[in-house]
Amino acid sequence: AGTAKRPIALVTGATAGFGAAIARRLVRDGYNVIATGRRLARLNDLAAELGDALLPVELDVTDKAAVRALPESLPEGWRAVDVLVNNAGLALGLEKAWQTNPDDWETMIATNISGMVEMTRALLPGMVERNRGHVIMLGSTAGRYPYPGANVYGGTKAFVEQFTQNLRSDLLGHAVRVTNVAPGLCGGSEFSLVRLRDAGQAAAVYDGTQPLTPDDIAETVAWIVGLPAHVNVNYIEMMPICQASAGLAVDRK
Ligand code: NDP
Ligand code: 8X3
Repeated sequence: AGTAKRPIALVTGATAGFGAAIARRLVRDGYNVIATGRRLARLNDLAAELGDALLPVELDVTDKAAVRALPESLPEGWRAVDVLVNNAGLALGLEKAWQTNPDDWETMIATNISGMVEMTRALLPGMVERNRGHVIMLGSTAGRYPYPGANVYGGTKAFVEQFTQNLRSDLLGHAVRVTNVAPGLCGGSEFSLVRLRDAGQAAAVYDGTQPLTPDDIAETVAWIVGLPAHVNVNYIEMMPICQASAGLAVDRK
C-alpha cells in the first residue's frame, strides 16, 4: 500500500474527531497517512474510505513499548515520517480537584503528556537525521486560560505548550518544525462525550453556540504544514467567534 513519492504523515487518535478530519484532509492534500488509535475497526473504515494512501495502525499511545517499537515496525516505504500530528488526548471529568477520580488524572497525564512525549521521542530522531519534518501538537486554550474543573486537563495542555517551545530551542539549526495548535470550544468530536460520559450533558456543552469544527482544525493544520519550509508557526490559538476569555473571578460574600 501507499502511493509512491507522497510525503508521509502520522496522526495519533485518528479514530474520531480532529484526528479523523486531519487524516482525511492530509490524504486529500497529497500525503500518505498512517492513521493510529486504539479502535482498529474505525481505522479500517477510514482505509476503506480513503484507499491506499491511508495505513491503519492500531496503537495505544500509553503503551510505551509499542510506541518505542513503532518506527521499526512500520512497513517499508512508511518509515520516513515527515509530519507527526500528536492529536490523541482526552479530558476526563469536570469536577473540582478534590472531587475528581485520581485514576482519571493519571489517564490524562499518561495520554496527553507521556503518550505525546513518547511519540515525539520515537519519531524525532528520523526527522533530525533526514533534516526534514514537522511535529504538530494538539494543545488547548485550557493550557493558557484556567477554568473550574480543568485542573489536570489544563495542566497537561500547559505542558504541551512548554514542551513544544522547548523542542523549538533544541531543534534550532535543523529543518524540523514544531507547532502547538491550541483550539477552544470545538464540537463535532467525541471530546465532551468522553469527558462527561453522558450524551445529554455532552450535547449541552454546545447548546446555543456555533463551536469550531474538526474540519476547522484540519484546515488550520493543513495550512501550517503547507507553509514554505522556512516558516514555523510556533503557537496558534483558535476560538469560535462565540467564545472569549471571561476575565478574572471574584468571590463576594
Ligand atoms: P475525540 O474524543 O473525538 O478524539 C480523541 C482521539 O484520541 C480518539 O481518536 C481516540 O482514539 C484517541 N485516543 C485517546 N486515548 C488514546 C490512547 N491512549 N492511545 C491512542 N489514541 C487515543 O476528541 P477531539 O478530536 O476533540 O480531541 C483531539 C485532541 O484535541 C485532544 O488532544 C484534545 O485534548 C484536543 N482538543 C480538543 C478540543 C475540543 O473542544 N474538542 C479543544 C482543544 C483541544 P481511540 O479511543 O480509538 O484510541
Ligand atoms: C478543549 C477545550 O475549553 O473544553 O481543550 O478545555 S476546553
